[in-house]
Amino acid sequence: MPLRDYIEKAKEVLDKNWMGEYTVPSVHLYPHQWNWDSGFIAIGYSRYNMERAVREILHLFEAQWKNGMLPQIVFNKNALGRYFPEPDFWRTDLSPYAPDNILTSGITMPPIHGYAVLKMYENAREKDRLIPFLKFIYPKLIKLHEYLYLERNPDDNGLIYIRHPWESGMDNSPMWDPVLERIDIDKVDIPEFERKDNKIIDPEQRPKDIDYKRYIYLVDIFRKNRYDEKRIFEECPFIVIDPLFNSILCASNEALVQIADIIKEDYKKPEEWFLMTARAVRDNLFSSEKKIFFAYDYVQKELIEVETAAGFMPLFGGIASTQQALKIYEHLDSLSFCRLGEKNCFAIPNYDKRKKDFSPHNYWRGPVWININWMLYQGLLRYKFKQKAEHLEITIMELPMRFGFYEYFDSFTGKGYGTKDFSWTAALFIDLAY
Ligand code: 9WN
Repeated sequence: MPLRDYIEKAKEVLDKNWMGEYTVPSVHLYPHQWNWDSGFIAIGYSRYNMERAVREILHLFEAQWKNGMLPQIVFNKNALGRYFPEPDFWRTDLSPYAPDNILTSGITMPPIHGYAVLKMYENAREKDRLIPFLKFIYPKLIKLHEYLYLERNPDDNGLIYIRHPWESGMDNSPMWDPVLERIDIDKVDIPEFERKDNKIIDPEQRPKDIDYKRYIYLVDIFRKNRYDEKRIFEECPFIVIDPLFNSILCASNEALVQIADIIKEDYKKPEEWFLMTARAVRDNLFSSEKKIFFAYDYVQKELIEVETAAGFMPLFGGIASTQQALKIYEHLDSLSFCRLGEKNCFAIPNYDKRKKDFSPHNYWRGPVWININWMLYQGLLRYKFKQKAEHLEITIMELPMRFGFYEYFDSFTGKGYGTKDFSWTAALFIDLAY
């Protein structure tokens, strides 16, 4: 089948998931609008339908909290009852900052939006027509980053924390195991709940019940504290500095500097934020011995020495020094993460495939994800690892072409897992195919 037919198929996936104002990640499994998904989706749209790209971002930012937080989920009032947890569980109405008349969850996600908006501008054929949008959205992007630097930056050094695994976007990554295992589910009160995800998708491919108990325990802490960041910070056992989140933030800070330049705004703030976070990640999260960046457990005050694809993301954020980049490249292009020329593996799996608890089919515990590989592809290009970047680009396109627009893929066989017709797989495929 020629490439243009696959592009048409990808567009059909997005058409099916387009709700008129925004795009759901997948109609059955995720029937609402998701934060970082919309960033990737807008990048795909900007290749062929700028109006949709703009509407996608505008709809998400309509739900921005009064304190600047951009919520993980904006709920579709007509689709309630199909996902868990939904507004009746989150109770974000208890927060003085939640938006009026819009239902959202009470956590955020990796802030890819500054980066996505700049990509939209770069892809625009008539750049002038996008200027009013840039002018409208820029202060909102600044407000989002301001929230992170004011409320999630406890040491004032630019290392931003997340307070729930869902905020990382890599929910059951093995990185979070050591932190979550400290929540003793037999000793704490966990509210009653019923999962929906594992009735739709094979439970073997989803987080375990024990993971969900801990996720829900954390949400309960948030709502009991009425989403007050200071009080949550005191009580929450999951306070973690994630290299993925901080790298994406850096990429967006850098993009904000460029957007400011285009619309003739002052770019001092995002420039300072970029330098501060980049330096802090370089100085605090890098392991020269293990050749990777690690997450940091703020409660235990120690690095979480678990090797996942998130540890290579400082390439995407422009954070890694040349020396650090050379070191992590050795690790990234090794038998642990699928070496160039290695047979029987595809792209970069989300976890070191030589570890005993590596799973080729379970969610964030091993499979290949298109958005992560797409960002690593950008990072490899940036640091001039050209051969690997080109190989990755071909593989990211090959996976959905051979196996379908799935949510994630088996790192050994390429088989698709999770939900089919997944929006960011289609959108980022379109981006590469254009
Ligand atoms: C919780 C929507 C989201 C992605 C996340 C992915 C998954 C949700 C879930 O789906 O998480 O946010 O219910 O499992 O982990 O990265 O944004 O596609």
